[in-house]
Order: sequence, then C-alpha cells, then structure tokens
Amino acid sequence: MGLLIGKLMSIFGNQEHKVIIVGLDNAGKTTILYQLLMNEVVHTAPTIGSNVEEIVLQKTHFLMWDIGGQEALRSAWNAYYSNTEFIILVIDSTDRDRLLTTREELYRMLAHEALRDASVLIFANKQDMKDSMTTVEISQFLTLSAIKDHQWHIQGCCALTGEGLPAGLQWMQSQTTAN
Ligand SMILES: Nc1nc2c(ncn2[C@@H]2O[C@H](COP(=O)(O)OP(=O)(O)OP(=O)(O)O)[C@@H](O)[C@H]2O)c(=O)[nH]1
Ligand SMILES: [Mg+2]
Repeated sequence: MGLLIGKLMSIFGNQEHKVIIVGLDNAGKTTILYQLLMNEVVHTAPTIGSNVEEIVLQKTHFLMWDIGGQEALRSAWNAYYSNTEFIILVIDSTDRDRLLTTREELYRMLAHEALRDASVLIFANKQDMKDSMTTVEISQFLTLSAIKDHQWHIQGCCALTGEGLPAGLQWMQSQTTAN
C-alpha cells in the first residue's frame, strides 16, 4: 500500500526526494546549493551543522541537505543518512592532497546500511581553476567503475558560474523516473 501511494505520488510529482550534499570542507557544497536555488554566488562561511533547501526541477522535488565537511563534523554525517535517495559528493578538483581522504569517505558511505539504495552524483567542482583535475583523473583515482552496487555519475562543474550543475541535476531526475 505504501509503495502504491509512493508510485502514485511520484506520477503526480508530489514526491520529495531526499538528497545529502557531502564532501570535504571547502569543496563548494554550500556554493552549489545556493547556485542551484538562486542562480547566484552567495558569500559562504564554513558550514557548522547543515543548510536545507528544496530544489524543484520540472515536477521533481529534491530536498537537499548541505552538511558541513570539516573533519570534526564528518562523523556526524550519518545522522542525515536515513531515507536518503541521492548522495551528492562534492570534490574540490584542485585538492589533490585530500583526494585519498575523499575516497575513504566515499567508500565508508557506500558501505553504510542506510545508504544501500542511494545513488551517487559526484560533482568535480572548481573546473574553472587551471590546475584542476579532470573528471577522468578523479574517476580513476576513486575507481568509480568498480562501484557496482550503487548508481553513480560524475559531472565536472563550476559553482561560481553554475556550469555543469543543471546536467548533474538532470541525471538525478533521470534516476527518479528510472525507478
Ligand atoms: N574557483 C572556484 N571557487 C569555488 C567554486 N565553488 C566554490 N568555491 C569557493 O570555495 C570556497 C568554499 O566554498 P563553500 O561552498 O563554502 O564550501 P563547503 O563545501 O560548503 O565547505 P564546508 O561548509 O566547510 O564543508 C568559497 O570561497 C567558494 O567561493 C568553484 O567552482 N570555483
Ligand atoms: Mg558549507
């Protein structure tokens, strides 16, 4: 019964899809959230706790939780996991030194029971910086092609201009209708 109602609601476009935006501090998570919401670059400070906003694409409603990424805050990410349909993992593509840490955080999340059915969108952010890693380099480092138990997609972007963000959102929407 619950499933049927869920299906009907998704047909009529009322269903809200829960999204968590995670990644290391300074990756650009908050900048991405407000660029998606308002097409503007907001002045950000490091997030303590979270921001939540509803983003609507056509008839698809995403409830997006942007969570602080500082090291001391990462152990609290799991408080946001229940009912999550999408993980947006934001990477600062210039941050070579911490890509290994991002990799560890990614695989820790994928192994978490509460995220078993979640799909993953990886935003390779800060593509405007000339020393940024490409999506291919990042994919290889994160061995994304080895991930078989979750749907995933990597998208290069620049949160300052918004470039790449609609394409990522479009992929998420395609995943909601695929189910
Ligand atoms: N050059 C460039 N800078 C960016 C981009 N996206 C974000 N930034 C900058 O990166 C810095 C950190 O951005 P935030 O959005 O606050 O980062 P965050 O991931 O929310 O960080 P925490 O809240 O600490 O986890 C800010 O100075 C942004 O202006 C981008 O695409 N290109
Ligand atoms: Mg933030």
